[in-house]
Amino acid sequence: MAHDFPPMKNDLVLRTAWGEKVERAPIWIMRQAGRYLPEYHEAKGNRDFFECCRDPEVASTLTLQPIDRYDGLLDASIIFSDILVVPQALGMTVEMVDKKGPHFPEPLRSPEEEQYSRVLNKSVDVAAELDYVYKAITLTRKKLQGRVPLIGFCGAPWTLFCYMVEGGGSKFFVESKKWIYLYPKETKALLQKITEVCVEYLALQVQAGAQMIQVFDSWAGELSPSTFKDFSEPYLRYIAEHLPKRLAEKNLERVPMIVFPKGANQSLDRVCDLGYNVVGLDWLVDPADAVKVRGDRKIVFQGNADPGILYGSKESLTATVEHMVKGFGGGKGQWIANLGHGVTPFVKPEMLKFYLEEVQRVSSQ
Ligand code: 1CP
Repeated sequence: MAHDFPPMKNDLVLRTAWGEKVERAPIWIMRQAGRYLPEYHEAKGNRDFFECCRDPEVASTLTLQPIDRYDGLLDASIIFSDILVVPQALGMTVEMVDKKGPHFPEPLRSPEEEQYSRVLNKSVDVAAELDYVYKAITLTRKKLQGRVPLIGFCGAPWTLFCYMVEGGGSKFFVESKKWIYLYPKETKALLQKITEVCVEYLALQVQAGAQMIQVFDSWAGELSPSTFKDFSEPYLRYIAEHLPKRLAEKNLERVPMIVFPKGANQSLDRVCDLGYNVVGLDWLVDPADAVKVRGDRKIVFQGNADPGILYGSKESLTATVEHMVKGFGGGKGQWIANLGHGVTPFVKPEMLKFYLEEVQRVSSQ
């Protein structure tokens, strides 16, 4: 099922991700669609969050909002969805509670529970369960008219596992830690199950029209270097190895792959060898230090200004951009600009615009 999409007018982010020399740094922003935009609240109305994700028309409208608002300033779009659609496909109930975030009424609390075996042994029809995401991707590709590439994504197995056992966001990760230290074998079996669903899910997103994919390991920083090695890395590596294989089986071309292991800077050297084209960095690592760790490997970095600069002055924002561009070696390749994490609520859309303009200006010099 090959689609006939409009030709690309801007492929800067794809060329950069493949390691080509470019004219300036491409830029996109994690969570560029969402709560800080007044038009998001307007379009969402009082619909439930997951209802928006499941309606391809609404999801594509929300995806396009930042592209329209910042016309010519963003070099990529990211499909409006959430990482928690994968636990839903695995048979778990996930609700989005207004102003609180995700909530699982029945989290996985021990391997003895019936639910554990049910999730582990579920034969997941990834095409059918997440059909609405592929439909949203195909529709968005058409609506984008080739203006910028469309990124597909999933949560990293470790991060999804945390949500599935904690039942939502967490401060101390009590349940996740209980699992890895009390039931390491059962934890790994579940991580492998999640991983296999993620590979198929990403392949189907590419088949539907996603031109690049990102794996969000938002809770990587909760692990020590050695537990990151045991409970996150193998599964991230499995995705990087098996997605291209799965695409080849489907006669689809490879797409660049981004991994964002937030907070795992102590493992950066190893992350550069996981098989991804692009490594996302948070703001706790200095660009020049990351470049040193990378050495002569072909990896492209993505990031990484503190999202908090958007609450500050224009002068401090410009200084941060200048420091970042210099640290990443200028804007002529091996760097995709972003923030070090998603844009936060209450940011003034005008400040984000200034960030995009400054990155474009400074990185083209
Ligand atoms: O209206 C609302 O209040 C919903 C807010 C919202 C939005 C706009 C949530 C709830 N998810 C999203 C969209 C979303 N989530 C996108 C697509 C939009 C875009 O990037 O422009 C993406 C890529 C995500 C991914 C996501 N969801 C991550 C990984 C990225 C990250 O920020 O670390 C995570 C951890 C989630 C879980 C999640 N979903 C929503 C919230 C509030 C959270 C985090 C809750 C927590 O702190 O645990």
